[in-house]
Amino acid sequence: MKRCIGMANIALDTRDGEEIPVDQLRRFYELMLLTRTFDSQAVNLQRQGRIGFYVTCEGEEAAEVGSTLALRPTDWIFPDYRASGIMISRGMALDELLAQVMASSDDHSKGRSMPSHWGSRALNMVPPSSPLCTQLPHAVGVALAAKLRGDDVCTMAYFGDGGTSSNDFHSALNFAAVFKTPTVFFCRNNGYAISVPVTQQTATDSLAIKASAYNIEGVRVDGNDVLAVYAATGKALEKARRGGGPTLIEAVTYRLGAHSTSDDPSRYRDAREVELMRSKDPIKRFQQDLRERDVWTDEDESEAKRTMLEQVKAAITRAEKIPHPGVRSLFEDVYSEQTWNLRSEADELSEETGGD
Ligand SMILES: Cc1ncc(C[n+]2csc(CCOP(=O)(O)OP(=O)(O)O)c2C)c(N)n1
Ligand SMILES: [Mg+2]
Repeated sequence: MKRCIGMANIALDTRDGEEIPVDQLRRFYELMLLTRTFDSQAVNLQRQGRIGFYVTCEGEEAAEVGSTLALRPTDWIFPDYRASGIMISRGMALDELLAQVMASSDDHSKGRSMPSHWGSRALNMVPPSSPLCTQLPHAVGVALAAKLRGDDVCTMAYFGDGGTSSNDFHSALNFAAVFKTPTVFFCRNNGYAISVPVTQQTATDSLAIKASAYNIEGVRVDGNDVLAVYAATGKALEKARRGGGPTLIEAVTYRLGAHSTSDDPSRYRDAREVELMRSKDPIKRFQQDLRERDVWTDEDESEAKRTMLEQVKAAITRAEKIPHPGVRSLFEDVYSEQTWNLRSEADELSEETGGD
């Protein structure tokens, strides 16, 4: 099936006629719903002053869940900061997500990263830096290393429409194309880079078309259709595994929420536009799809919403009991053996703050 949406009448890759088992269909939906539940609770925490900052992926759940589920556990993910759907689909526990945004001592990076910059060594996910698209050359480098070692590993880098204007986007695509690395560049075109609409970001009709400058395949997919995203990402990964090199995927979606909890989109975006896009909400749309296939009912919906909210709230209660790392941890993990001056600074700080 071909559909047209977005900036221009460009055909979209949609469903492939691939048969997906009912359990898997429900899993897609439940992960999208859990992501939405977690995101809304995290925004509440920020509004109540219980965390400092948060980035939701509201409206982009289909793009994140569909693409992540197409990966194998042995592949590597290089996410950006709008990534709760990626983390949850990959199997990161809610407690881990919360430890990161609360900067608690359970956080993998001991509270040193900006909130919403998740990663996990156990799940092959490298935490991002805030400068846009710096993770793309890393994804290409890891893919090249895997190729040279003969490992059956693909890498997937996530970024937004605004990121396609960065130097690193172009360097990474060029390098990946020249060395034919097994990399999928997954761009969520959510319409905005903070306040800049995509029509002012680029003079091209699509973002996928930028792939042609590097002689790689560019695919535009309906990013609000979880099954279409799953199929398009699966195809790109299969090609990469066969030695066919990288693909740029542009998932056309919409950022329903604010850029981050520090942003007020009513300053630059018409509420009517958001209302219109809410009618294309990927969760509502997939729910309708599942109901038509007779694999989701009203009872399923209310039960799932109730248990997910309970699950998230219980994780928040646990997470808020975990202390922050002690101040001495500021001086750890730079040198294998602490230098004399760092030791003395750590002692001085401990004295001033009354110890850890
Ligand atoms: C190199 C660089 N330039 C500017 C910024 C400031 N900045 C942070 S997020 C953002 C917008 C990114 O938009 P997009 O790539 O579309 O991703 P989205 O937030 O929509 O998911 C900008 C410009 C930055 N972090 N890094
Ligand atoms: Mg964007």
